[in-house]
This record gives sequence, structure tokens and C-alpha cells, in this order.
Amino acid sequence: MELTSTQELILWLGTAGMAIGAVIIAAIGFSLPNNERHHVTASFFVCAIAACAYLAMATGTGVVEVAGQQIFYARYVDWVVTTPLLLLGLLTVGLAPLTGGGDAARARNGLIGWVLGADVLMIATGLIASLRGDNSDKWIWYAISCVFFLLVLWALFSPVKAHLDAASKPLFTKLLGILTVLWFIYPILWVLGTEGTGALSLTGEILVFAVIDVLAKVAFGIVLVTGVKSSHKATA
Ligand code: RET
Repeated sequence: MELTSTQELILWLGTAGMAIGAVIIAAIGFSLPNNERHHVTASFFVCAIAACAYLAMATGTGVVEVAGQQIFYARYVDWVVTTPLLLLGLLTVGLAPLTGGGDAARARNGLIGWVLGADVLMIATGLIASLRGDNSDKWIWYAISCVFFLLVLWALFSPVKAHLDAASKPLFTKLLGILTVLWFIYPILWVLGTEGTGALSLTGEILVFAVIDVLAKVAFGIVLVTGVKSSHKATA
């Protein structure tokens, strides 16, 4: 399919935003001591993967026509990998370091499995919903995706909060607040966009997704790594 020049430009700007974000996050990472750099890895790859996804879309791949609408399935390929990495970044910052293994370690790993498992299902069922075109069962898939979204949030606000490292609680709380606000925009935008009711034009949808994608990945990643950096300084 043919993208308009405006749509193409937005996708190129998205590519640049993600690539620049990856470089900034890596640079901040290198200014951290070796034993703190593990916090940076997930945030770096989130931006690097998204840069590739945006490049794919800008060059006209990763899009399919369903019932006369252009569906960018490349977004879901991106999200199915990057949202678990974003959550892993948040969990790596928030959860207390494991010492001694045993049942505490199993409980922690179970919790991580829960958050990531529910998140992958949220994106996978959202992809199915977006490929259902005019079929009314797309709203069933949408609702299933929302249930898994709420499960992710519930896990973060309840059992994960109960296992937090005291020192990283303020950073975790800040990141969780940013994540909650930004992530809620996605299901709303989906309903307004071409996958849902089509109230918004394809160009408008591409633009709003690009802006929240950059905020949810680059801005979130920068807050995370700079937060780790300043809390390291405070304890050093
Ligand atoms: C969909 C549609 C179906 C219902 C729900 C959705 C949620 C998507 C989310 C995506 C988050 C993406 C991020 C990308 C980073 O750049 C699949 C839109 C609940 C929460 C954070």
C-alpha cells in the first residue's frame, strides 16, 4: 500500500526519535558503574527494537489491508517484545535483590512470569482483534486484551509492590505512575483508530501512536536510567 508523504515523515521521525533515544540511554548507561549497568540493558533494547519497527513501517512494510483499513501489524511485533522488556526494566529496578535463593527466589520469578505472561497475552489478543476487520468478535478479543492489561496493572500495584526494595520504592512509584498513564492511552487510541471505530484518520492515529510510543519508551527509559544513576550517587 502507499503511505502519504505526511504519514511517511511521521514514521521517519519516529525512527529517529527511537534511535536517538537508544543512543542517549546507552550513553547514560556507560556513565554508570559496571555493577549498575544491568538496569540499562532492557531500556536500550526497547528503543533499538522500536527504531527497527518504525523503520520497517516508514519503508512500507509491516502493514496489511483488512476490510479496507491499513493495519500496522509491525506495531504488535514491536510491542510483544518491547512491553515485556519495559516491564522487566521496571521490575529490575523495583524488586529487592535476591539473596539466598530458595522459596523467595521462586516467588519472585513466579511474579515476573505472571506480569510478562499477562502482558504477552494482552498484545497477542490485541493483534487478533486488530486483524478481525468488520467481524463483531473483534470486540471480544479487545475485551480479552483489556482483561490481561488490568491483570498486568493489578500485579504491579499489588503483589509486586509488596516485594519492593525500600531504596528503590520512590523511583518504582514514579515509573509506575508514568507507565500507567501512558499505557491507558493505547486501548483508547485503538478504539478511536482504524482498528476500532475509525473516528480518527490513519494519519492522526500514526501521529498519536508515534508520540506516546516515544514517551513510553524513550522518556520512560531516560527517567529509569537517570533515576538509577542518582540513587547510585546517593548511596555511594
Ligand atoms: C491494545 C488493544 C487491545 C486492548 C489493549 C491494548 C493495549 C496495548 C498496550 C500497549 C502498550 C504499548 C507500549 C508501547 C511502547 O512503545 C493492544 C492497544 C489493552 C497497553 C507501552
